[in-house]
Amino acid sequence: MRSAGGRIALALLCLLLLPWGSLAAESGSGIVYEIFVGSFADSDGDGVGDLKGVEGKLDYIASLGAEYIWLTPIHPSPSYHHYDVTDYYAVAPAFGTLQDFDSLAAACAEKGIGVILDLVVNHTSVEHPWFLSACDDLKAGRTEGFRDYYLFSRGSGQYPVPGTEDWYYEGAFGGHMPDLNLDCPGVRQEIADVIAFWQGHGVKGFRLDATTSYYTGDTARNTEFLRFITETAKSGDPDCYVVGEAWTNENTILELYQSGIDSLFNFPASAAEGTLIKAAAKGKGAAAAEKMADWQEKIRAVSPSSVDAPFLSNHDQARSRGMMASNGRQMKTAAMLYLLLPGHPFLYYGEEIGMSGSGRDENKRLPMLWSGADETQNCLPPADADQEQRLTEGVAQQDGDPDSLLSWYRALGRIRASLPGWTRGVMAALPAQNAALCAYTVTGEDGVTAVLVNTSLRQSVSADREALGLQEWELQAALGLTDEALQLWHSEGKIPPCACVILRGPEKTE
Ligand SMILES: [Ca+2]
Repeated sequence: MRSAGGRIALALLCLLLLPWGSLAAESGSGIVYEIFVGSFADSDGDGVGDLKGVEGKLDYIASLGAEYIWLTPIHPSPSYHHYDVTDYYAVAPAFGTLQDFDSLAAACAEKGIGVILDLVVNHTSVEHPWFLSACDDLKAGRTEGFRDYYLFSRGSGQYPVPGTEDWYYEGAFGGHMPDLNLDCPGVRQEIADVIAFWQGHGVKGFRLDATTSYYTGDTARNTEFLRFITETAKSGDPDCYVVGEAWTNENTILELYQSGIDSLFNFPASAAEGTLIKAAAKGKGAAAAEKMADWQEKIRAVSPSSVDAPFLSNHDQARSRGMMASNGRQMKTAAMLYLLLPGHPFLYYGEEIGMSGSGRDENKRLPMLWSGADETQNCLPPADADQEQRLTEGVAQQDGDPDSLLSWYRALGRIRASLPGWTRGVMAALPAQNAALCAYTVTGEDGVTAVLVNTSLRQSVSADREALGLQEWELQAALGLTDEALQLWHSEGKIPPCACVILRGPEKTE
């Protein structure tokens, strides 16, 4: 395979000194793959992604080393994004049936992939039968029934209740999404029932939507409610993974960690102004190691069982590609920076091939580009999208190319899956030797590992292994090094631009 000079592309890409084995679950990579269901994979030719479509792509998802998939809401809804639910116990007809879901969950389990559902309980759809009944109860002057499920007020309020003179309801995200009254015992019981129902159908985790809006502006009550959901989910399945969306500042997120929730998305590190992309775009690897390790220490201090959930961008944010000016090296660097962190890194579908999308939300959710040449393989875009996909090389085009972004992500997934105990490992930044060098250790159940990422786009960096205390450590994996570069690593501690090495610490002798 390899030429003497080490210039065959395949040899340049990835060196992994552990057996690869099965990529996904057994190894527990921690990587979560986010799927916007309607735009991912279409099994029946109607142009809308569906559950059977996802099932058909599990080998692809496993090839990225994912341990979980997070499905954006799959329930019936009047909206294309399904974040206003009309029935929490059903699957939207466009996405398939409950049977399709069971089939997907079983196929995932076989591959060691867990399914995470989006739990949207800040609000329902204005068309949800609970809301329709609540309005009827209100009009009939009944105090029992569903009236207490929502936040009605008389005389003034956000949105008028149709058919009444002076009743209003609250809806933080608009009139089509009436806020649930989360203090109502009936509502809490419904939420517990929904969680148990889906756990009964094989769901292994929940992503909680809009947690800062549960009680808008009241972090203490939001924390209490997160605790309720987390405890409810874990009483049904102690291994259930719960991650919350709190798109807010660090202090608020830290306070919410008091709930005992597994993870809250690391929004402050995401997107153009976040630590990760800034480090990739500006070669500030040392600062990123400090910042990410500091954050992990902070959340662990609040809640020892918590793990970070870093990501570059999600379905509500512009695609990370655009934040890095479509620069391939920056995108590969950003991937190294977050996919090798302890915790659960969240990978938004299509990021691994470099998809574009910004502006209105629909553009951030464009069809997965399975093929840039054969459009019949791809879903149709959301109706109101006003951007075309800028990426021309889809999965089919990148699949066999060892230099492609997809191959890079897969190599990172393999490395990640080869690091047992990584998800819950403890991160510590190594002393900065060079502004571009992101260097840290991760101490897990079975030892300590060091990660060295060169975030410079053009310059090699030299790691002083003696000063870092790494001289006895063995190379475990490397990415982005030619055979020649590998020799320079061994002789001089040199790491080329856009590359990383992973070292295994000596076994403890005590
Ligand atoms: Ca379909």
